[in-house]
Amino acid sequence: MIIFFIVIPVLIGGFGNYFLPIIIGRPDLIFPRLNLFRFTLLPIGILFLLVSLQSEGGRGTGWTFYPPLSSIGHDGVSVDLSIFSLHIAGIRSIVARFNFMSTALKGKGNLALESLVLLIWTLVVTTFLLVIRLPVLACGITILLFDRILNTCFFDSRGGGNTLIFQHLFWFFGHPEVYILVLPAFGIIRHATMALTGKLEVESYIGIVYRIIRIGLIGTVVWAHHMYMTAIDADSRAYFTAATIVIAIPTGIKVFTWLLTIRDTQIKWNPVLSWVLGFLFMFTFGGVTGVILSNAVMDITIHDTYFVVAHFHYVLSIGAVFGIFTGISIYWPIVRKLHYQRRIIQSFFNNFFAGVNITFIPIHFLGLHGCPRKYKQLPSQFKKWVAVSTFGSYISMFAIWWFITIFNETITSYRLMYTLNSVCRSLEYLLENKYHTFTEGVRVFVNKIICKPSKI
Ligand SMILES: [Cu+2]
Repeated sequence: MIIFFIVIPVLIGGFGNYFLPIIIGRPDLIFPRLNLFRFTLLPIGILFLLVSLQSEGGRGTGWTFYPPLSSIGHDGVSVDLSIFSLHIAGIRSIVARFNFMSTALKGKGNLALESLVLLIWTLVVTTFLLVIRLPVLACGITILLFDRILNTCFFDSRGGGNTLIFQHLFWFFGHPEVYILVLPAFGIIRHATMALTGKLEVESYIGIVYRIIRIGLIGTVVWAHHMYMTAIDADSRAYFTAATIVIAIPTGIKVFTWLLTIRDTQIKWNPVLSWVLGFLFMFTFGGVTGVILSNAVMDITIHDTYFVVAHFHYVLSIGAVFGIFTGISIYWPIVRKLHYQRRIIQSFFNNFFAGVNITFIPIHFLGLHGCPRKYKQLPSQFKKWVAVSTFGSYISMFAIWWFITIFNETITSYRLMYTLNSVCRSLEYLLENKYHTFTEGVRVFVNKIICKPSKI
């Protein structure tokens, strides 16, 4: 639910959809009706997933669908519905990605690629990743469907198949998915850093573009680090360990440059700064536990424990969600021209930050003591930390409720905004009207004026 129906639709479908045309100076995406088609698929996909969760006690396979659990283990309709829902999510994503890619590449007119804003670059790289990855997932789950319904034996060793192939297909998609989720959040964080500090550039532009491309490319060849427990040989383990650790280098450089950019300026404390620092903390924390997990030797000890759960929640669920909230707190005033109250947003941040950390830090301890994932009932020695973690989850739920209240308050009290408290030169800050602002004629002209200064 989080990956396919919250983070991707909000980060790429929401922010990307809204800001891509504005930033490159087009009236809309190149294929607006295709965009609408993609949007209508979203509720259908969610509906199928929800029905799947409610039918026959839910599918017991997790999001990974490993056979034979998903082929022989659960023969009800629940797994089929989930697969169908993933198919719909896949069609959505591919349609959207072609739309985005052609808008970014065609719509930029005669501009050089180097002058595009970074958010666009992250969108282009994630688009590339999704277009080559999603069909692989679609193939995997379709073959799984054949195994379930048509009695084929692709993933069943009794009929000459190989169970492991599914894991390869799944993680060939699954690992780049991590970058697909988090790269747009990087773009937003960079925008936020620029808006906060008033600098025209955060760091060397070409450097960060190549860093994003590098993260994307290396991310495509590390998938088997999810499969150290299976029968892959020692050489492959060594390779996948090394390749996975290498990704930490470009990512680490990005984090340090952001921190330096913030340190070298005088900024008053404000909610956006909290969100940016919160994102950096969460993402770095998750990244460090990721380096621990990327070692084949370490991973065998803590595989399938709560440590892994804590790791990917720090990077993805919380890291990417912090990116989303950073985006909301910098873009909400410029999208709706309405003020939010800084103190209340700050209190939401405090609640949410405390909540997610109280939830997920104890989960690390549980994992290190060998507490396994996906178990309904745990031994009583884990009770203490489980209780703390549950308490934290209540705090985060309260924080989300608080956020919805703030949002309502902003809309209903209607405090109009006359000036933007920002020196950011990016195009979306300079426009008055955000809906179909450009016509074909002025597009290149506007782009040239705006994009030049940011290169100096
Ligand atoms: Cu991975």
